[in-house]
Amino acid sequence: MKSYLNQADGVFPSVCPLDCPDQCGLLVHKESGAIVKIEGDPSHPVTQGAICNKVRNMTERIYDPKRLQYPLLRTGPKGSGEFRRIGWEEALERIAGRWMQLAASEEGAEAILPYSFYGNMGRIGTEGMGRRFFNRLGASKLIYSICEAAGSEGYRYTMGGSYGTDPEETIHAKLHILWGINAVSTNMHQVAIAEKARKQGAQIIVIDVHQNRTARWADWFIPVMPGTDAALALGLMHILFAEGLTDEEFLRQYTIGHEELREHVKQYPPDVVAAITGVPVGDIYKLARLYGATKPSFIRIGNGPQHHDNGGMTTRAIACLPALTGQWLVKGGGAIKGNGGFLSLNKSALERPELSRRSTRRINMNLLGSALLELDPPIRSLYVYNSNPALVAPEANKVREGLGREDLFTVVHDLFLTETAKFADIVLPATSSFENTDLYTSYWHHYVQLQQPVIEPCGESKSNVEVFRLLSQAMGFNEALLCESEEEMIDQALNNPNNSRLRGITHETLSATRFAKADVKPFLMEKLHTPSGRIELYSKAMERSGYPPLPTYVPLVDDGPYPLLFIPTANHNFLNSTFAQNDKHIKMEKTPRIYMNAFDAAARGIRGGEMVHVWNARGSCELEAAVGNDVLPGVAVSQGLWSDDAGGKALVNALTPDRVADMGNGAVFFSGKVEVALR
Ligand SMILES: Nc1nc2c(c(=O)[nH]1)N[C@H]1C(S)=C(S)[C@@H](COP(=O)(O)OP(=O)(O)OC[C@H]3O[C@@H](n4cnc5c(=O)[nH]c(N)nc54)[C@H](O)[C@@H]3O)O[C@H]1N2
Ligand SMILES: Nc1nc2c(c(=O)[nH]1)N[C@H]1C(S)=C(S)[C@@H](COP(=O)(O)OP(=O)(O)OC[C@H]3O[C@@H](n4cnc5c(=O)[nH]c(N)nc54)[C@H](O)[C@@H]3O)O[C@H]1N2
Ligand code: SF4
Ligand SMILES: [Mo]
Repeated sequence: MKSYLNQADGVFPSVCPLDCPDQCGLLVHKESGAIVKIEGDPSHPVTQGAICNKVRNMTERIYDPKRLQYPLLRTGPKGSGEFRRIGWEEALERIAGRWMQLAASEEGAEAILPYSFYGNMGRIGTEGMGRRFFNRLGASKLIYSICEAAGSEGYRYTMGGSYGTDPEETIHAKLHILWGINAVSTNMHQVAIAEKARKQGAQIIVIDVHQNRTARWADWFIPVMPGTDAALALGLMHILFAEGLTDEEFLRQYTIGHEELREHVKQYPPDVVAAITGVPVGDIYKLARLYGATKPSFIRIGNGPQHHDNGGMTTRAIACLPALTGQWLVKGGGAIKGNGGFLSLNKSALERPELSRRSTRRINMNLLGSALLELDPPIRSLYVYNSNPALVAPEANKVREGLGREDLFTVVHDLFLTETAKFADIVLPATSSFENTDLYTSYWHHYVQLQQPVIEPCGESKSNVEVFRLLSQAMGFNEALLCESEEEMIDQALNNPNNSRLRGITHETLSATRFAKADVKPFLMEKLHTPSGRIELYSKAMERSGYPPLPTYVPLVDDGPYPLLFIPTANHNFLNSTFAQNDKHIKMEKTPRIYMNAFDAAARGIRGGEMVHVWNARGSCELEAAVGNDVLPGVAVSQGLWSDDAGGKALVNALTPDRVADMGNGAVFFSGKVEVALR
């Protein structure tokens, strides 16, 4: 195994492991065997040496004195965070002992639920050995739906999968529309590319519910009412058809359903759309005419539209726009929702479904609270890795009540004693990505990257892959597939007969080149993966699944008698819950705020700067009021998933609904309502 461990000093190539579209190339500086500095790798073709502030300060997270060094056993009540040190052998014996008992019981291993997400994007550590192990065990299966699931399904109905514009080509776009994405904080290299394009005359438009960093950077910020974007997209289509701004040749050749769509959008004239979205009629015309007249134009679709009750349909509606004006054939035109499809790995080689002996129930991760409290037969054991559900999952109070069940045997594998880990019976220490070998694939750019270990594991910490290999042994599972090395698994994963774009990329070639670009053909040179092979403006597949076959505006679900739509988004200095426990990042972010319109604030006697109480039937939290014109009346926005460690009262997910979006079992973090008052 090639690694950089035997070199105590030097600069070593690495990958940012975080759940961020940019997936930057990094250079890790080492002195006397320890990381002293992390910077961007200037040779990375897309990220070009620029990285965010979060990761420039990552060294402190790696060597944080709060990092877990050895396994822990609970000694106090659940949630109290009282533990004592135990050895790995004892930890593994206890886990395997309890799981063997459950597997032998009448309920069987389905009583065990693995819960994970992408706290580290390494594909072997997230989707490799863990999935294999739980398949062999016969545990319940998790539906991985907390992030982009609704939008991905909506986009797939239109475009056939997670395939969009090559971001490197968006430099050529003359119009950049950032639609529900706070890209200055969450996709900084898309912003860097747009900024370069702007120097060559391109315009930048942001459509969002909050005048955040990205909106302030734009040439034109268009505020919309939350959850109404589908109506805006349909209003734009109305004008494009009505004013002859569509590309008829493109529609005939590459789409199906354009005649039906032309008729259908007649019911979305600008005055109707203005009343729904809050966007003035004049602005709807201006936007449609600009979009219709500019080639190439590019739309970057974020989580904003999709974290709603109607997120699937809204994303589908936006995804129809580039086809109307033929943007997909112009270099740099089109859209990106997610580009993961181009880099799709061999899923069955990663997960080895053949290891499972029977089919098991599937549990939606967005419903963790109700799953722990209500499922019958019950979940009796939970194994959490790469995720911090006590902070990040909706209906946090329900989740915590579930995690607090005395009879639930919970194991948490993490680098830190997170809010979730505090509820564990056994805590296992995890290595950081710089201590592991893993394969990384971006969901935005087209590059595959390799991480090789740069430093020794911290204390007794172990990687996800290693822990599952050890758990397999402890359980007496002796299949060869449960003992494979990272290198073997990387080569199997890259060898995907259904994805020729990765041909020729192996662990060995990546060791030499650090990164490799997938061989992606110009858009529409390959047949789309929709049933018709074309862009489906009308979708029979949707019709069969009970959805309107044409893009449609569906209002949000009634969330009860609270006046303000509450949009708890990501922030600049944390990454979901990562860095939320880190003092330096907390200081940079200052304080958890709620942005309110001056009109709503005045009605409640709030001037700004005060701590306010925010509540609904699900729970409450306390945030500092920020009053002004950054949001429309009726809207309240917060930023960041603040750790209990940072004061303890800013748990925004106590307020978010665990309803499921229209598609993909998706999360609806942004469709809740609240009331706000001075404390
Ligand atoms: N700094 C930082 N970077 C991150 C993350 C982080 O936490 N911090 N998280 C990472 C992850 S996992 C992901 S998935 C991505 C997410 O990155 P983004 O896609 O940027 O997602 P969010 O920040 O959740 O919200 C997107 C934007 O949508 C807006 N919005 C909310 N509702 C609506 C609506 O109905 N319509 C419109 N038009 N806009 C709306 C919000 O105001 C916000 O500006 O970022 C990744 N990168
Ligand atoms: N209110 C609200 N809630 C949200 C969102 C929102 O916008 N608003 N965004 C949602 C989105 S888009 C997402 S993707 C989720 C993400 O939420 P999570 O999946 O929880 O993601 P993170 O908080 O980034 O990371 C989770 C944990 O993984 C741990 N970890 C890192 N590397 C490793 C490793 O190698 N091994 C192990 N075992 N652990 C590791 C980290 O220390 C961290 O504690 O949050 C969702 N929650
Ligand atoms: S968090 Fe995103 S922007 Fe920051 S270094 Fe990682 S990939 Fe790059
Ligand atoms: Mo996400």
